[in-house]
Amino acid sequence: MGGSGTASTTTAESSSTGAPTMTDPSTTMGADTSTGGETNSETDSETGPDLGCPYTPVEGTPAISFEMVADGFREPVLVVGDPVDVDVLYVLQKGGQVKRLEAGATDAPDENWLELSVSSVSEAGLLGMAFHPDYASNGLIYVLHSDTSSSWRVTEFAVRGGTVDMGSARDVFGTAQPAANHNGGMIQFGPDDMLYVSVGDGGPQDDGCGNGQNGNTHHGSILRIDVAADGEADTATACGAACGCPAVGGFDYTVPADNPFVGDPAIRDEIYAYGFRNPWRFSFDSEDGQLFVADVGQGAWEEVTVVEAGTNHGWGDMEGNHCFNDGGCDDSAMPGQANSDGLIAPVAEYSHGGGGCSITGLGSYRSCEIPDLGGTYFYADLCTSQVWGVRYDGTNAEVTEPLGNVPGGMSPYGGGYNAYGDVFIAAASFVDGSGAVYRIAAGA
Ligand SMILES: [Ca+2]
Ligand SMILES: [Ca+2]
Repeated sequence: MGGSGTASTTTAESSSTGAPTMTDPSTTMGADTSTGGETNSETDSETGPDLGCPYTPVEGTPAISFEMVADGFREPVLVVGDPVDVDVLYVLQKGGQVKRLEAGATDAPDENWLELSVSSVSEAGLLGMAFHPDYASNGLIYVLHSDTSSSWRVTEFAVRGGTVDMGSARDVFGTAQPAANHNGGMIQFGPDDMLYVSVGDGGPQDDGCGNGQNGNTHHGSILRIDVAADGEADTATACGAACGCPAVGGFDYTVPADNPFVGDPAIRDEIYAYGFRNPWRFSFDSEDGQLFVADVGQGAWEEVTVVEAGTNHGWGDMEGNHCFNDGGCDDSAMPGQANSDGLIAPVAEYSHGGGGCSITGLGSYRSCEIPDLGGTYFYADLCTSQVWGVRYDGTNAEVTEPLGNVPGGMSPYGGGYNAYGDVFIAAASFVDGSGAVYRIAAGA
């Protein structure tokens, strides 16, 4: 680790920027089990199962530990709790497998709960998964996977009797990429029951396709769609006029009428927010709905930003709260606020000066174990394995001191969440890809 972005080379993912841009999962619990229909950011978690607290609550803000949950994984990139069997975790492996980890299990099972044939070149692979808000009744799941090194799909499957029905596959969304890196790769249902999809700038570096600030492409954006078909065919945009990758069609989702750019011909109707480089992981706070995005920077700055409907987060004019490329920008905005160009400043950032190389968003914490950490978004650096948290109240951003390093010499590829509001780390060794899942817990 350590190094300046060259560390990860031995395994899968290094980006051509010199910074391995991999992973991080983080969705929080988001909305889950609400009963459908438009809900607001407050409604969700009350309709879920009655969970109780499986931990002994700790008052105040104790030291944090990284509790080993299970090992024996290969390049895990995301952990998602089962919304019904709430003590069951699903662990995504970059190479295309989903492992179902039963309650109390400490080793990855040999069998796969779901296996997809994916390209895992560079940053491509099996990258995201989410349960439908009505999963308890309709059994639907969504998986984001690279079908080739330069395209990915979000596919819906029905789970019947605990088993994924492969014949039920329906592609809901997908896009082509100029390069195998900067896919984005996170999907999560928001508290409004809409599916949010992060789409990177498509790579390979320097936003060469100009996608970050181009509202006429889905790249470089967080999208918001209703997964329900409305009978009108939909097509994902091409990656940019200069970049040669085509529009991809054959989908049928519904564009929510209240999306922020509906009616604005300059910006695609699916876009919820834009100006991202590689929003590998994002997370909804399960109580207040706050949406944190960890956006991977290029050579200098990594950032966490808070997203609202219609916000522009600056890439490729800015990297974090710093001017990118031509040096012309306004870097004077306070955390979370818009600058004079309307670009939103991050709520947390760190430079590569300390050996960092690529941010991995982990998740929004609402565990009953440490109530005082509620609302904290955890994130980590892929190269140094350092973990931090940040909270934002709309005015002030509060970043924790460094909370320690992912154990075992492993690197944080991704994060994750369950119905309890726990935050997980999906970590792997750069050397051989061996991986483990840790839970952010109160220190001993
Ligand atoms: Ca449609
Ligand atoms: Ca529009």
